This record gives sequence, C-alpha cells and structure tokens, in this order.
Amino acid sequence: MNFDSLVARIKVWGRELGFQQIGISDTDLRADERRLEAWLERGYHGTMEYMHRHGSKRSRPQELVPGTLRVISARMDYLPETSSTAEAVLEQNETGYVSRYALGRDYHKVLRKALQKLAERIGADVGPFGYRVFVDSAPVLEKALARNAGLGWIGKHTNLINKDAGSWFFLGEFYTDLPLPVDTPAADHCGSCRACMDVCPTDAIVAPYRLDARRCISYLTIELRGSIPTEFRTAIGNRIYGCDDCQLVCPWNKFAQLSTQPDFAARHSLDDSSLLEFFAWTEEEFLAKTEGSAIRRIGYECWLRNVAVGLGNAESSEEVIDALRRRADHPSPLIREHTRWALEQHGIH
Ligand code: B12
Ligand code: SF4
Ligand code: SF4
Repeated sequence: MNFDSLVARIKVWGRELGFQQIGISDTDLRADERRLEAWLERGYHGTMEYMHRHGSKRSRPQELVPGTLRVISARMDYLPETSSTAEAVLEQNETGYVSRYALGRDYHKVLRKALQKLAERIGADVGPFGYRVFVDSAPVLEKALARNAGLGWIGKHTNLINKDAGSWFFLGEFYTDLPLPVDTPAADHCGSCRACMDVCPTDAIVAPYRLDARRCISYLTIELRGSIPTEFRTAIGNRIYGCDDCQLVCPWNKFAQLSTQPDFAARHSLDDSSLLEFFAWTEEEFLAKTEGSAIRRIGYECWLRNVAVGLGNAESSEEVIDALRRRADHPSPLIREHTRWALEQHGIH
C-alpha cells in the first residue's frame, strides 16, 4: 500500500470533516514522560487524581492500546463570534466571563464524531484496521502528540500554539496500527516573550512551560469541587468558568481565525449575561441552559459558587447585595460560605 498517498488523502478528508489540520506522529514520548512525572511529583495536578491514576499509560500509547504504531492528531478552531469581545467582558465586572471554549456545544462530542467519521473513511479505503479515538477522554498526552505531529508547539502557558492559527483550537486524536509516515514536530516560537506569565492573574505559570494547576483559574472554577482558596478569589474577578487571559495576551493569536463550526456558536447568551442573571438561575434553568455544554459537568452547586465569587468582586450595589443575601442561607454549605465571603467584600458581615 502507498502510505504517502493515503496520508495525503487523510489530510483532505480531515479538512472536509471540519478539522483545520491533521498530523501524524510516532509514539515516543520519553522526554514528555519525565516532565509529566516531575509535574505530578510537585503536586501541580491538585485534586485531578485522574492525572495520576493510569501510571505510564498516559505517556506510552502502546500500554493504553497494544499494537499502536502511529497517532493521528487533529485540531479544530473553536473561537466563536461574540456580541462583546473577551477583553470588554473582562473589564465589565458586572458581566460573567465564560471562557471562549465553553460558549457552545461540548467539544468532546463534536470532535469525537468527526474523528470517528475520519476513521470510517480510512477504513473504507484501506479495509479493516486497528484504531481508537480519543478527545480528552482517556490518559493521552494530547499536546505532546500534536506537537510531534507538527500541529504546533507547547507555549510557555502550556497550550499548543500554531504559527498560522494561534491557540484557540481543540485537539483530538486516534491511535492506529497503520505504519503511516510521520510529520516533522513543530519548533518553539515563544522566544524571549513572557507575556502570558506576566498577565496571569494568579501567577499560575510558575516557570516557562510549567503550570501549577492548583493556582490556575481554569482549575479553580472547573476542576476543583470544594471551596476555592480565599487567596485566589479576588484575582478570579468575573471569570466564572475557565480563564483565557494567557491566550488573549499571546501575540500568536493575532493569526487566529473565527470558528466555522456552528456547534461552537455561543448559546443562551453565555457570552453576554450579567452575574446577577447567572446567579438567579434555578437548578432547572442551569440544567436546561447547559444541556449539551461542557459547563454542565461542574454541577449547579459549583456554578453558584463561582458566580458568588464573581459577585464578591463586582461593583457594590443594592441589587448585588440583595441577590447575595437571598442565597446566604442556602442549604449547601459551599454556596453559603462563598456567598458570605462575597457579602463581606461589600462590607456586610
Ligand atoms: C489537565 C488539563 C488541564 C488542567 C492542567 C493544564 C495543564 N497545563 O496541564 C487545567 C484544568 C488547569 C486545564 C486548563 C485549561 N485547559 Co486543559 N487539559 C488538561 C488535559 C486533560 C491534560 C493536560 C496534561 O497532560 N497535563 C499534564 C502536564 C504535565 O502537561 P503540561 O503542563 O502541558 O506540561 C507539558 C509541557 O508543558 C512540557 N513541559 C513541562 N515542563 C517543561 C519544562 C521545559 C523547560 C519545557 C521545554 C517543557 C516543559 O512537558 C509536559 C508534558 O508534555 C488536556 C487533555 C489531554 N488529555 O491532553 C486538556 C487540554 C490541554 N486543555 C485544553 C484547554 C482548551 C484548556 C484551557 C484553555 C480551558 C480554559 N479556557 O479554561 C485551560 C488553559 C490553561 C493553561 N494555561 O494551560 C486543551 C488545549 C488545546 C490547546 N490548544 O493546547 C486540551 C488539549 C483539551 C483538548 N482536547 O483540546 N487543563
Ligand atoms: S488560564 Fe488564566 S489562570 Fe490559568 S494560567 Fe492562563 S492566565 Fe493563568
Ligand atoms: S504569550 Fe509569549 S511566551 Fe506565552 S505562549 Fe504566547 S508567545 Fe509564548
């Protein structure tokens, strides 16, 4: 079989299915394995036990799927058109900021479906072959594999950046037993820049390429289930789900394109609603408005926890104080504690 021409066809099919780029790598992740181990040893993963759980499977694709020879990585742009710019929302502290990746439909579903179709197309061409599709769904070092496949480099903020497309894209991949020719890994173009490190509100990028997730607003608002440490609450500002500051400041995002994927269009005014509107949602409204969205996974309790922190950082007003007072005796101790903290920020004890 001519694998060079197969790869050319795979890249064309990938674009037809909505991916901006496809690349192929082998499975050698030895240098990244050492860095992953050092990151875990320092405890930077916080409560994300799943980063530990699978041992070396994350950095050794053959241990996860025996027989894997190559990894086909794909990237899909997600930046949606929004009624206000990200910077404008971050400046208006009465509006809630939802990170750009979570404004539309859950990316896991969108990418998985497209990757599955790509695998089926390959199968129709080459006959039965071994593969397994992943989108942030298993112990896979997605960024390192995508870098090795030529899709971009891991920037100092630790996201993957592409020279022609910035970093506002998701990654997905499939492991396969096809002996495809590999792409050239992407080179690092951060140079002497350190804008992301300087802008990070919580100093989570503790050294270039080294993120202490326990300090990252994305972790604090999405992954952490308990109380948000008080030392970070003011810095969180109005960011109620994730954080984009390190990407917003990155000069390479000048080259980013808006997403063409209708699934990633902002839903339910998540791009432009006040903290008061979000805080007023009942559990039923939360479930209805986050149906099919990644936000749903944090649950209603953590949603109110996050919005309470945002309201603690908002301009003082009667409406803000009244809304917080209404939740101050909430049956959930987590919501009570964050609401009371927020009231204290407005001088109410
Ligand atoms: C755990 C996780 C998180 C954690 C930890 C982030 C992290 N840096 O690890 C938290 C919750 C904080 C997080 C946040 C976000 N995430 Co996240 N996350 C993941 C996940 C599940 C695993 C990442 C991982 O393997 N971490 C392990 C550590 C060791 O990796 P690392 O910090 O990148 O370190 C590597 C390199 O930096 C390098 N390195 C480390 N030290 C050193 C030192 C030197 C000198 C050098 C040269 C290199 C180097 O080696 C390491 C191994 O490759 C992936 C999906 C997946 N399965 O891969 C998504 C993923 C990385 N997340 C993604 C996104 C979109 C985000 C957010 C932008 C969401 C948001 N807006 O809030 C933020 C970005 C925050 C940030 N600055 O990284 C996308 C990134 C897409 C892209 N373009 O890169 C992914 C790939 C999901 C996807 N399928 O699209 N995430
Ligand atoms: S996502 Fe926000 S908190 Fe996390 S490293 Fe980037 S700027 Fe810092
Ligand atoms: S802001 Fe600068 S240092 Fe940070 S990832 Fe972008 S280019 Fe690299």
